[in-house]
Amino acid sequence: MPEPEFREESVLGFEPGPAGGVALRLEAARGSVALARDGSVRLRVAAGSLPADASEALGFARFESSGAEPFALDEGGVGLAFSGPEGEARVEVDADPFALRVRDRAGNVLASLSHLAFAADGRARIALAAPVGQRFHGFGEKTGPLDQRGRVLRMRNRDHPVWDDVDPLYASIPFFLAVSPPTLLGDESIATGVFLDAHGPSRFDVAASDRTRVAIETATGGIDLTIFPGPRPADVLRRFTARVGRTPLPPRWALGHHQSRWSYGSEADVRALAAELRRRRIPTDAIHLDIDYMQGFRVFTWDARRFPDPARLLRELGAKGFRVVAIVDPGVKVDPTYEVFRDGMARGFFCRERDGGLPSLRVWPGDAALPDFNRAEVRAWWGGLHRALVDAGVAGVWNDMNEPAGWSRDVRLGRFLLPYRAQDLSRTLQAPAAGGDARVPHEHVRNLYGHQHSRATREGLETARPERRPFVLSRSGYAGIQRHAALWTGDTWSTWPGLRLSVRMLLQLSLSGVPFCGADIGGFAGVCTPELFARWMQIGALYPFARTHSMWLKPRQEPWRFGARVEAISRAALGLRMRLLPYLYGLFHEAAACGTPPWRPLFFEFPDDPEAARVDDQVMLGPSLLLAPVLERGARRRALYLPAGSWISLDDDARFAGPRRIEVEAPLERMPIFVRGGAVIPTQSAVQHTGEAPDEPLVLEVFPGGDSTGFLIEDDGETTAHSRGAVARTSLRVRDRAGGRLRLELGARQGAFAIARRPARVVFHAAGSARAVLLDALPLEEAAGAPGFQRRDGRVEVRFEDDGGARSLELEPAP
Ligand code: MIG
Repeated sequence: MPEPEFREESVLGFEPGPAGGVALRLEAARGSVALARDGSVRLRVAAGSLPADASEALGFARFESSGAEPFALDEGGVGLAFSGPEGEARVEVDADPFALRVRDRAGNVLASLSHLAFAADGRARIALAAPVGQRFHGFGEKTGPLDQRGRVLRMRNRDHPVWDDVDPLYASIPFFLAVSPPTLLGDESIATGVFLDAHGPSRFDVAASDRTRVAIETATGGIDLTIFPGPRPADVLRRFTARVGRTPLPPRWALGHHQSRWSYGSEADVRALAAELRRRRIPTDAIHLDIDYMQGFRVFTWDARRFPDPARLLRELGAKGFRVVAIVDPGVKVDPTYEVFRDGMARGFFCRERDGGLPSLRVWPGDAALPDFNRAEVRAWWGGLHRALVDAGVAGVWNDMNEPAGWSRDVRLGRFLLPYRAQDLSRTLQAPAAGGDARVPHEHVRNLYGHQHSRATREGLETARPERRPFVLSRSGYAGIQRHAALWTGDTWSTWPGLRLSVRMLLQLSLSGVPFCGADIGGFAGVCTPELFARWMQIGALYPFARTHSMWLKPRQEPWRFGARVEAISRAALGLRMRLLPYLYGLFHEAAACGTPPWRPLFFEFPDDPEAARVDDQVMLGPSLLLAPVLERGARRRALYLPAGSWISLDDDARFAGPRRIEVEAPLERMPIFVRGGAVIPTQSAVQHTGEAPDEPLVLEVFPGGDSTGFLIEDDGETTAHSRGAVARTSLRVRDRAGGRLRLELGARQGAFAIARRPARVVFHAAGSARAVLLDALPLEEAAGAPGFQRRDGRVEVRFEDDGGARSLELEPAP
């Protein structure tokens, strides 16, 4: 039963919608139901009248109605049905009480909505049926288990340190996957996406108070809910990200290791860091400048004493293969002598209180004004301010504090400032709604602030350097943030639970449309121990976004601060990332094209395996690599689950047959990684940064025990020419035939990105006692040169020259 102040709704009348679909006349509300060509179904309801659709102003793709005409159902309901190449669905809407069901072709109910109700204070509610056994994943930046059933989650962007159970956090992505296990709806599991497009606070009671339903509540704006059919998680994400946006291909350097600290606070400090990283051969592509590079925390300035000649510094760093990422917070120092503030005031670009004044907000620079990023002209202005940074050589921008965060009071200790009391901007601050001029309370659009901030940043970088792919990192965000920025999980702790939590949080973000995500390697706050750092670096080096960062006043957190052994472990872990770069880069191409994240929970790849569904401490990096990070202090063995198929241990080629639980050795030097049988992993030799030419640019590692089809995707790594076809695609097929004959087929290279002739090496892992190797059906000689093959440690390595032509390689086992 809804609480007394909520009134449940029923439909008084249906009318055909303006562009297909149905308009709903309810007792105290208006609504619409529409069905898109991809089979997604959108329900909008609001008290009084339906507001204009703000989602395009937010940068989302249009919801393309299929134009399906409503038909009458028994007992006064209406239906919609559509089937096309991109998707299909059937929708049934009951009038009294209101209910809505989405079905697939087989008639399975994918989503069942009911209990639509409004309260006089503007809140709205709706319930989604939660059949027994259904799991709920995603919800953006969330702590807790991978399956959020039984939890109550809030969406309201907030600056709060991260530990188990904290909610909400910096970013709000009101999207989740409802996954029915096999047997619930058929032989196969079915994943369905649910997206609540609510810019203000919302709340999800995930079958906690009532096990039979997910109760969804918004504070303002009614209900705008879209159901995305699957049936696989990847299908859901493809449809969801087609709507809210995908991560454009990042520049390749952004996939390298980033070294950060609050702060590398002077030119000398940064130079010493860069020299040490190279001297110790710790692969790194980027150095981050935290808030102390600025003059008195004024954004878009440099402290003239500590950074006297930024352009020269950045040139020097560039010559060593380092890019620089500079932090830019939204808060602009209130200082009439400061150009950015003066200009923003003159143009009326800052958020205002109801009475017209600036809100009282303290941030690092002292009193600060907040740009009103919901207005396109404010975003354009802000974006334009980045030109100076870009001209100085800054390669990427880091957006922090954009929940937005700040204080009502603070305490200053000399140069240092301690936040004393958080500022709650909810009461009086005003902002325009997305796409409109109507002023609404900040609270109604609060969750968009960081999203719009990063959007402005990206657009500014794009304008300043149209040929370059921007890199933006954001702390806050909303659904679709991935279009504008990578996301990191904010202020984590250097503890073992903090490390464990990072794995689950990044899996949830990955399932929420955010493929380019990471947590601070080593943890942000607290003191990291050598062992924890080693374990953190092993998995962190394979985070989609790999940045080491640490808090002001805590011990420095570069790999060599933890002793020679941990330094060597870090070097090896980051070296592995560099070796895997061709594979990783392909995964980011896939994310850009389809919304499929590089980091996947096991169930993503093995959706019908009930055991895989329970695993939340292992990660699939793409389709082929299973990572089993060591997350326990003192652990030197790792128990893990291998789903069905053949698995080969990456470092010693030991073979296992799944499904099976196993336990393997995990000395401090080793994080267990398994490769799926039949995979081919494109690698290169390790480099110090992604701009360095690898000794061996193309090494294809082939693993027996299955078949696969994939691609090697290459481009210039830096410019936007890839979007105009300057990409090289090589198809890769592995066939493991009866009797152990293993075959790798390289297709002829396609696409307009030219690659010079180059040496190539194919490594057949766990090759046993291969008798002969055929290259393009001709027997190869056992020789060190190219073409030729060699046996080494149970592997067979074939060298040949890659000229872009089709090739086949075949391994013949001994009889
Ligand atoms: O109030 O810029 O999460 O990564 O180092 C703290 C200083 C502000 C919070 C970020 C953290 C960053 C820090 N910032």
